[in-house]
Amino acid sequence: MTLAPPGPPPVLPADNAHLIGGDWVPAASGEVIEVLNPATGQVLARVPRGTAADVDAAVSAATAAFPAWRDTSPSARAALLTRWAALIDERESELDQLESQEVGRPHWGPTPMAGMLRFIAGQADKVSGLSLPAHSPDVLGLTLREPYGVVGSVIPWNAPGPMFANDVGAAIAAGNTIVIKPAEDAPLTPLALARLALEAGIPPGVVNVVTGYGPEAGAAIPAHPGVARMSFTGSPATGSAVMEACAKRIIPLHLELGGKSPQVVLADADLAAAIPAIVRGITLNTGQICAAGSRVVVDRSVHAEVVRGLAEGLASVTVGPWYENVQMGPLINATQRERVLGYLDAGRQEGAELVVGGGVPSGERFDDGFFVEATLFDRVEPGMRIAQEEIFGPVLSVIPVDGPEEALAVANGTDYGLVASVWTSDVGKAVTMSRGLQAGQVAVNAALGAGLIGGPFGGYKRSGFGRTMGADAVLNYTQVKTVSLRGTA
Ligand code: TXE
Repeated sequence: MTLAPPGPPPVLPADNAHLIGGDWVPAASGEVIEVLNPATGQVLARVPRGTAADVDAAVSAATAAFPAWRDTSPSARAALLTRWAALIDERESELDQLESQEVGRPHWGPTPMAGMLRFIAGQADKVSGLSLPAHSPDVLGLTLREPYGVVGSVIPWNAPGPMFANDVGAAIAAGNTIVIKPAEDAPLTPLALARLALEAGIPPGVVNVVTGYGPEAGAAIPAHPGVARMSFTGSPATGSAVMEACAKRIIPLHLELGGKSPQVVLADADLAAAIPAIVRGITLNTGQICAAGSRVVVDRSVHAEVVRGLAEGLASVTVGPWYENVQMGPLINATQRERVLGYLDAGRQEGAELVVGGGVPSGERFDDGFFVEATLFDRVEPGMRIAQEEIFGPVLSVIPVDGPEEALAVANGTDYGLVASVWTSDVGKAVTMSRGLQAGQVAVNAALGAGLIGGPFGGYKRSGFGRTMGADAVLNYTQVKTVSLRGTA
């Protein structure tokens, strides 16, 4: 049954307004960006096309709000974050609809956002320092953990809600104030979340959201003299530009730059568990997940069976507009579709064997969206572009190998190192692979992590540095001051 596409839910705040100092205002330039539904091309909303002038106003508001927020008791900050989480729970289905509309994905299951914020809130009043030994008995030494001040953040479009909640939550729980720029393709869920933060009682100016394009609004954040720390999630090229801007000003940053995550399938793997998990891992959010397992490094003894299973699984993935009952929606925009189609050509040209998919699905219902087929390439060589570069689409490359040693070498043979999975029923091999895989997260017999709470998330190698979501999420947003006190007696 085809359903009519509904419009954005009422949780979305005012049209053409971003949040600066508690006020919903248009861009200083008055210009707007239209946000499209990538499945239908329908204009969902207009948001301000912010520039350096808007960033400057937001940094001023964040600077003004900082002293009072820093001095708010940590338990009061925790209570406000908890109230924010409760409002997210209340409006969960609207937020889910909004994110589905702007990202073009089908319903994703319960959102992790409120849980993330509660986890972070639990850390807010546990930030503590050390008492230090001293050379003399009349000296007392201790460390304080203090916020940086105004922090900046630029986030991408693939999971705008969780990215926003996670980064903003940790930053403000530590007592910082924040200026954050969501992606131009998916700024609506962040705006709705910012509205709920205000409604929860988080004071004006603590959370500021500037919408706009990367080179105009995004680049102005790390370059602003009032910003004391940065975090960035997105492509390596943009991450490098943000890092350069931070280097010029000598401010610290956190980078999360995607991956080329291996799914290592050893000879003794439980294939009935591995195959559907690998299919889901590369088709969830149309493969637009930094942790997506995009390379299947498989032992030659089970290679044929794995390829058969993956081919069946990928061929049966239902594709369509997000409001239909489908498993996979479109890609986010025309540029991303061109990029993914370019990789499909590259795979063919480099001599990989196309097993399933390989193009754009045909039919009228796909005409207005940025759809691509779920695609399987077999007999991929480790050096091919489709085995080395992040495609950020539903494209799986199978690389056959002989034994665990070669599997490990191939799995580690890219510049990335965000997430890795190994499928085996042998504990010894699981231990060796867990130790040997160069990735910030390793999952054994699970794809996309195994549903941990508080597992630190971040990359090895060119996937970036810094960790979020762990027990240190809030500590990472503090700097250490050593204090020594000499008694006067
Ligand atoms: O990323 P960009 P794009 C990867 C993925 C994807 C590719 C390109 O492989 O195919 O990147 O996607 C802002 N200064 N990832 O072009 O440009 C931009 O407005 C400051 C992996 O969308 O990195 C947006 O808010 N900011 C990834 C954000 O950066 C700038 C998620 C991301 O955009 C800027 C997304 C600038 N000069 C893409 N230029 C992951 N790690 O999960 C752009 N931006």
